[in-house]
Amino acid sequence: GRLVELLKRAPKAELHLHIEGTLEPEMMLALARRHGVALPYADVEAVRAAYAFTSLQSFLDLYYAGAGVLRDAQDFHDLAWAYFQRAAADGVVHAECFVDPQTHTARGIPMAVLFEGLVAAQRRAQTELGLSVQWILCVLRHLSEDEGLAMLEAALPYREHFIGLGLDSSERDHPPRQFVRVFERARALGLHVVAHAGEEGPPDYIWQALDLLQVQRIDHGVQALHDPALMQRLARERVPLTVCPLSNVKLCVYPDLTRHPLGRLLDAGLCVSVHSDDPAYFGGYVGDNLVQTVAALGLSARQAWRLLANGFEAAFIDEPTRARYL
Ligand code: ES4
Ligand code: ZN
Repeated sequence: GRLVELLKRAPKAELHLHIEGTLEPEMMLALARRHGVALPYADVEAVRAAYAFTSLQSFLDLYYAGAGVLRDAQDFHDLAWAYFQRAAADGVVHAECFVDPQTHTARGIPMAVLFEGLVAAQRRAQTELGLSVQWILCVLRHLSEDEGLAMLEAALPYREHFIGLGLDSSERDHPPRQFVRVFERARALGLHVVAHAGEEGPPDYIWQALDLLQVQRIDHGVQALHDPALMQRLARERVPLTVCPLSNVKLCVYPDLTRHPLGRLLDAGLCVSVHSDDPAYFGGYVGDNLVQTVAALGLSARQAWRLLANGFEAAFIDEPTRARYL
């Protein structure tokens, strides 16, 4: 209906998007062929058939294997540029994108190659699409804090090309408190700081991200619902939660969208917004996430508008720019 058409066209801020998670099966196969990389899939259908996840870890295993086809600066450019074109068509006007440098440097891809490709695509997005893009480097939490610190130091020659530090990968048994020093270093460098917390992990990991890492936003954060004191704090401080409903369903956090707590988080006064996480793997970009979730939960036009406005409230942009969108 009318609301769906409005939502599709509405200007959006994408704040929770892993660039490696925009690798569509077609490009995965094309890059594998280009570089002579062996993949266990014969065709696009076989790749898609493998996307039947049972948990975050079952997804990450495939996701890191898929990223193995990314080899040179052209690949990183092509990946990001394809995403930016999709995003612009989806109404995205501002994107804060995650990249996982350790996934690539561990395979012998130099940091310079990564930035060369990603920054070229970022420049094109601004000039050809009017899309503003900012990069947030994520520390892989299944690796050690020292490895995270080494990643941040190796990225410092490219400091002007990223705005923040994040924390992602396997949440279970990798609590935020293990990464205090790398987040301290990031804050001292003037970087914005965010962390995945409360996706599958307990509310205590959200407390740790806030109190020990001193993050400015929580990625996912849906498990906060099980902790009333935490809900009150998030509401009072308007700590943004970047929520990804299709991701949560694909990774079996909820059985289907009608069971997603987005409406309850919104009703509790939290600054929640809707994003896409790894859209090539989870079956939808930000517009799909919004439209399908609003429909499944029967959210009102006013609530839908709130979700969009919260995205711009949560974005790392200057106040005049924010005022233009709000
Ligand atoms: C991720 Cl869905 C999700 N959770 C944690 N880390 C990630 N990296 C890429 N997608
Ligand atoms: Zn994520």
